[in-house]
Amino acid sequence: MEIPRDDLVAMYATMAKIRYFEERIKEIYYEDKLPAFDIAAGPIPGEMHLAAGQEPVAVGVMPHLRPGDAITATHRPHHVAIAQGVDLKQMAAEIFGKDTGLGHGKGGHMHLFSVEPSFGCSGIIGEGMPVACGAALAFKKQGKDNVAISFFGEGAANQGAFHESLNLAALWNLPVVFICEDNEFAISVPKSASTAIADNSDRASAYGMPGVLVPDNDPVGVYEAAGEAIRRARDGRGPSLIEVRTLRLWGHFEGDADAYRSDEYKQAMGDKDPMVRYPERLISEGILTPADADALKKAAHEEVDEAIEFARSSPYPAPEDALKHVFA
Ligand SMILES: Cc1ncc(C[n+]2csc(CCOP(=O)(O)OP(=O)(O)O)c2C)c(N)n1
Repeated sequence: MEIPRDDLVAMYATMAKIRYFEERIKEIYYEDKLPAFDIAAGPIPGEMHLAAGQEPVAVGVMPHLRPGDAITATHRPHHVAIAQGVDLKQMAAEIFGKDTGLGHGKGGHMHLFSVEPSFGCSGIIGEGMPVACGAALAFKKQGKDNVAISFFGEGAANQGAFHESLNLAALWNLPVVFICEDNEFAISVPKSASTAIADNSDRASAYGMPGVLVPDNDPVGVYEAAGEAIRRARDGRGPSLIEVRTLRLWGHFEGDADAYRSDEYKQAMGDKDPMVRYPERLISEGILTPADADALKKAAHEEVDEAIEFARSSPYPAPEDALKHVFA
């Protein structure tokens, strides 16, 4: 498949934005939390699941989306939200618990919601799949050619919600694409200890839909697989399942000692870092010069710095607003 240069470049620019966002959140997260690791202290209280390494999965889908498409993601949502164009300032503010955040600071980093672009995520594993089916059913009934995309981890693929969603999506021929981000670990549990087969994409045939494996953590591979699946869904040809072998470069959550992965494993992951490999490839293929790559990175960093500054300087919600914007 011939991929437009603009898409190849936009995927890199977005990867740079995601990676720097995650790096800044990681640094700020530890402010005032140490040495005792007081999870409630600091500018970003609560748990934090970062997605460094998983950028290709999110950016490979992004160029195929249209206004009105719906996305659901997980407790590790930043890369997907950023790739979909969720407002970066409001997203950062939500993570900092500020009143200017997407949910007025009441959801935090696992509960980022945006109406346009349509994005939702949840700390409940597997929650996004039936929700995406609901959005897809609505598009179908409304006669729209929008699609719903559901991102989830390989751990979630052993939840009942996965099997129920795939069955219903196929039965009702829904315009939905399921994207499994296989980073090999569900917290500390390796996939080999939880899943009877090697490839979750093989499960698709049991539900009568195409299943595609993207075997390396490559934005171009994701772009091609997602392009085909999204086209099918828009054309009324039903759902698909895509599995991407990706990398979680850091711990499951911040504060995770990550002792269940060996030094060799971590070293091998680092050697495959997509933020090194992808720009190298674009440069070697003459799509970017090193100077272009630097300029894109610089612009991405500036946008992130502005968003973080916005979040830091925003006010907290007022105590008297505690019951506003919540189901009570
Ligand atoms: C229904 C439910 N069960 C258990 C948990 C606790 N939990 C949080 S993250 C996680 C592992 C998820 O693994 P995976 O789906 O592979 O996603 P990853 O963390 O690798 O991105 C678990 C079991 C939860 N949040 N929700």
